Amino acid sequence: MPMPAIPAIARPYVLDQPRARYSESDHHTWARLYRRQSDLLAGRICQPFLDGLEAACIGADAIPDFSAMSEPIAAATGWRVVAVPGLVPDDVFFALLAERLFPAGWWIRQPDQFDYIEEPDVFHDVFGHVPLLMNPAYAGFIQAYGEAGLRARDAAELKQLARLYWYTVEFGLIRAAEGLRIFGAGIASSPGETIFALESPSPHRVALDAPRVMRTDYRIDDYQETYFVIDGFEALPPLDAAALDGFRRSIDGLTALGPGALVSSDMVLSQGDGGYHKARRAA
Ligand code: HBI
Ligand code: FE
Repeated sequence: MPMPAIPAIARPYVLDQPRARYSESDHHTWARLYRRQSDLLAGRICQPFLDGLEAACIGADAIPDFSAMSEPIAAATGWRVVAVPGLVPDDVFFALLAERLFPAGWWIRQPDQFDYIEEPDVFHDVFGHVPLLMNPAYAGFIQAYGEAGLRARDAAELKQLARLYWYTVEFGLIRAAEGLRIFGAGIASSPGETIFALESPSPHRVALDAPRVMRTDYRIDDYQETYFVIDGFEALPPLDAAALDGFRRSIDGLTALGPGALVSSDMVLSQGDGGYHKARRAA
């Protein structure tokens, strides 16, 4: 399948995955991370993630080849994975996503950074994000996010979009027939947060409501204080211009919410029965 043209703005950041630069130790780091995380994710990750991991041939033993991995994904949803050196500027990120090109850091963490890295590496980007690009609804959501980012008129709109992305693509939970499951890449690639997000009694777990999320600050330095829950990938919010304008109007003039705040309209998931109850605490 032909590779779509890289948008001009992104060309300085996209490279051929430099596979020759991976050492035996790098592949071994991948294998150790993969093994540990797939053990922890059993019974905790949503089934479409596991399906995607297998269908995209994301293997346990070596850092995947981005071109080979992209073929089955492109056949399923039109997405491809391209290599970048690390975090790219917002406009570059959005331009790539709008073309169904997912930028993945190509390098892997060093053994002394096994448990914590500041910038996303190939394990976070590929193991965490790529499997769900096989899911049509999720695939459409990420492209729409890229397009929405390109349309954003100011920093306030960008911030609202970033919060939506954070609380879904990075830290989202999903209610499946089997029970509450993880789908966010930031959780799925973190051993500590995999357990915390589902099993700790401390964070709130609240039904996702787009405008509510768009006014909620998030933590980048610790586990989340609130996780938002979707009832299926089809329930991810629409991100077209009209829908986003409506969301924005509904929170116009409202203050931002702290990462651990609840508001009276929140539907809070109970730990035991898997059902929601109305928040008792007001903001
Ligand atoms: N670049 N490579 C990469 N990966 C990201 O997840 C990413 C990025 N640049 C900007 C960005 N994320 C976010 O700030 C946007 O979602 C707002
Ligand atoms: Fe990420």
